[in-house]
Amino acid sequence: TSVNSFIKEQEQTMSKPGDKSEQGLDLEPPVRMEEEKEVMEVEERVVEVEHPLPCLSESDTQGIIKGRALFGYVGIEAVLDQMRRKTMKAGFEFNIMVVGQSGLGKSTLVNTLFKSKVSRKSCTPNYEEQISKTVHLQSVSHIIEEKGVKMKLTVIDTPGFGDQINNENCWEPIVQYVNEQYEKYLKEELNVNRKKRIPDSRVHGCVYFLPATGHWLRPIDVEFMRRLGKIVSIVPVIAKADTLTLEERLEFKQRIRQDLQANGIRVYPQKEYDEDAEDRILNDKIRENIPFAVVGTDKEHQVNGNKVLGRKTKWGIIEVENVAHCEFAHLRDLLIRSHLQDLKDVTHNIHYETYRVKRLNESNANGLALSPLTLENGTLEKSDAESHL
Ligand SMILES: Nc1nc2c(ncn2[C@@H]2O[C@H](COP(=O)(O)OP(=O)(O)OP(=O)(O)O)[C@@H](O)[C@H]2O)c(=O)[nH]1
Ligand SMILES: [Mg+2]
Repeated sequence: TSVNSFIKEQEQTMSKPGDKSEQGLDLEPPVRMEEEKEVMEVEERVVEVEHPLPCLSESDTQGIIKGRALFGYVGIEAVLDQMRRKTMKAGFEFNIMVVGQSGLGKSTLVNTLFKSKVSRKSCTPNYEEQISKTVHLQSVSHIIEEKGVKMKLTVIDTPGFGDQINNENCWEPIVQYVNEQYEKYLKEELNVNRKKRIPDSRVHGCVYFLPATGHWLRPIDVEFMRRLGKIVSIVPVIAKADTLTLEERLEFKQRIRQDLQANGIRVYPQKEYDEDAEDRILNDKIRENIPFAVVGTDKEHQVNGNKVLGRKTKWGIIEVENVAHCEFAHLRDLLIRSHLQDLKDVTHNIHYETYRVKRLNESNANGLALSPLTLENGTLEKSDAESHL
């Protein structure tokens, strides 16, 4: 690279006897513009860092500055390579959950996600060819490898709610599952002989399915999202968006955004977690476009000689990955391409941290051991929470 060649050039220049640089004078102007820029940057940084040293006199610091400037390249940026290599070796885990009323296409979307560009090559054919009603919480995992980077993507499919006459507390199994994963992680962390890498089953993002009613948010969705939003990052989507006209879709999206705000529901990405102006600009665009109107399928069709994921209707094929047809690609890109690390960070730094503090405070109040996890309805978690402590 240009940096390496620059170092070589530097070494050659320095070894020449009687050279200007050996005498501590300024370096010869580098041949290429690119390298010139690098030298300038390094020199600038060194001056900035070295000047405030209180214990050294002006003449001392000048010596250091010249010394550093002589060698020029410090090599700090190599840490990025080290980090990349480590991450590539270890791989990483990413867990998404789909939640919403029964029949909205959650299981179909899980399949769409795995069959789409995320992992089309490695798609498992034996995962429920015919999608049937989901009755148990189940997770599907894929190891996706791209350019040497390994990711274990797990999607947790949940049974839809809304079938019972009384849907009170229908969020409980979901809330319980999310909390159980935090509890597992916490126990591992508190373990005396804890693992070098704690397996991470925490839910990094929860895709919440809203029915394409074209009206407002339903009380059940408000209640569900309000509770879930406190413990996990929610990404709301409009399900079966092919049932809405373009105007209906636009209006419905606007209404939902208003409703979310009016009800104080916190959805991802949240304004208060934007780290800088650049983040804010990027996330504002997403916030203006939320909830994504998605269409799911697990079937492929031929369009202009290409195989595409789509839904065949009497009047044509809805291409799921075509942004002109629906916003599935936006959802996939948000989850996998642009915000994966941020979702993991928010989960660890905000949601898990809140849980951890709450649990440790509880255990401090009760004595040394971590008390058994109390579920929302006041019952206790079945597993023995103290066994690891
Ligand atoms: N029109 C349309 N139909 C869809 C879409 N996605 C799924 N479906 C259909 O909706 C029906 C239900 O889909 P599922 O994926 O089983 O729905 P679910 O949300 O998993 O349902 P539960 O498991 O009961 O919670 C199936 O017949 C799907 O083919 C979509 O985007 N548009
Ligand atoms: Mg299902």
